[in-house]
Amino acid sequence: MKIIQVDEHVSLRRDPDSGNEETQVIVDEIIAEVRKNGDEALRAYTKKLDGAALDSLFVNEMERAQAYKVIDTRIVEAIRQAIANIRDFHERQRTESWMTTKENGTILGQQITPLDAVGVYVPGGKAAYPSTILMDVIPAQVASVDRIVVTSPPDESGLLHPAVLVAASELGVETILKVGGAQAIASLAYGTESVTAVDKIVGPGNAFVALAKRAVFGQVDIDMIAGPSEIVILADDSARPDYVAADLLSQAEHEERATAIVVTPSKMLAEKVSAEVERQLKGLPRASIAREALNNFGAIYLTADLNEAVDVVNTLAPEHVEVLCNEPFQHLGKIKHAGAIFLGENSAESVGDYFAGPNHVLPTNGTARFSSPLTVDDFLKKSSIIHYSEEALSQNSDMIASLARVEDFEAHARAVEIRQKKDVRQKDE
Ligand code: HSO
Ligand code: ZN
Repeated sequence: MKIIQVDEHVSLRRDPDSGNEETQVIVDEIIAEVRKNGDEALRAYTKKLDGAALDSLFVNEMERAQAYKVIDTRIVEAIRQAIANIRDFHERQRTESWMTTKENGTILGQQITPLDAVGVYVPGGKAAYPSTILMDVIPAQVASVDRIVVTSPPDESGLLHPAVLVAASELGVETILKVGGAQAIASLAYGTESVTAVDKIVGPGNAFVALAKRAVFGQVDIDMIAGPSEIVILADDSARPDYVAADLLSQAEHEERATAIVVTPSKMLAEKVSAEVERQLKGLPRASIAREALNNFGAIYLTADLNEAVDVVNTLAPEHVEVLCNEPFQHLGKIKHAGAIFLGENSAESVGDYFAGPNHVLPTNGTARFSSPLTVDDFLKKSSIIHYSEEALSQNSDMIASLARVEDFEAHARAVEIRQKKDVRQKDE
């Protein structure tokens, strides 16, 4: 891996729009076609793009039962434990509606309501991640979303990945649609004869899915447009080079565009990590993907000291930070921008990717500067509550009317004043 003396130009930001023009044209066409021809368009695209001729667009009980036959019971056990951990963590994010009252009879508050219906996109093929269904569905369930639809592209025989089916079944998801790509996003946003439209679409996907989500935003809400996965490891010379290398590779194996970076003041550690990465790469099934990622977006940044290393982490604002330093908690308060912070040598990113409980849907591409992991809040919305008593209104009507008249809204002013003249008006009648 490249060992680079750090400078102020470090950045993880990449232009998410570059090279997407042609894909956008295709995506727009698919969305228009699904809006026009509904189920017929879904079937035609699934035949053309996934090679599957579907009878029903939805997974049936037999397919679910079949999936359990091919998935090892130990994997089912692990899925159950992961569900319990993730549910437990997200339960703590619950927030309550509230109201406040004043002596003059004013009542103000905030009412929290779950979204009625959510669609969860699950990539198919090589990128079929049952862990992602857990991370997307559980916060929606904790928020009490009434209707959750999972959708994923089928293989050529019209079946979904069995691990995806088991994960969805363990979560109690009733509706699983066998459609992928932009056509799935269009059907969830606008509805078809057999797909009822949802209010929000979450979940990762390829460029077609990402552009389709962006195109339907406004018609429905979306979670985010996720970029390639990133890890930044903050390490001092107490860190074990073999752990650092293993964690870099766990990120690099995701895809050729993944980012894996070490930031350290220790030249000795940098050199050992670089050699260790080469050694571990040799035994990896996805070595060629990981190697390409490390060549393109991997680096070991050398800093003057640990404080400068923390500054670099904040400038990068990565999706994941691992703190592999002596006394890792001492650095926690200084890390301002990161999707998830893993502290100490036993907290490999994989622990969080699959199991610990916090969500693995995290801000990428430097967006941790202003956004957060997926939470229960993403499936809730708030309504304001306002009640004024007669006393409260008469105390404040002059001020309200004067504010209205500053904006030249005479009717607004009168809507308040008419209530002050109530007795007069009743007498006139
Ligand atoms: N590292 C990914 C999550 C994931 N890893 C899913 C394995 N499966 C983004 O946080
Ligand atoms: Zn991962």
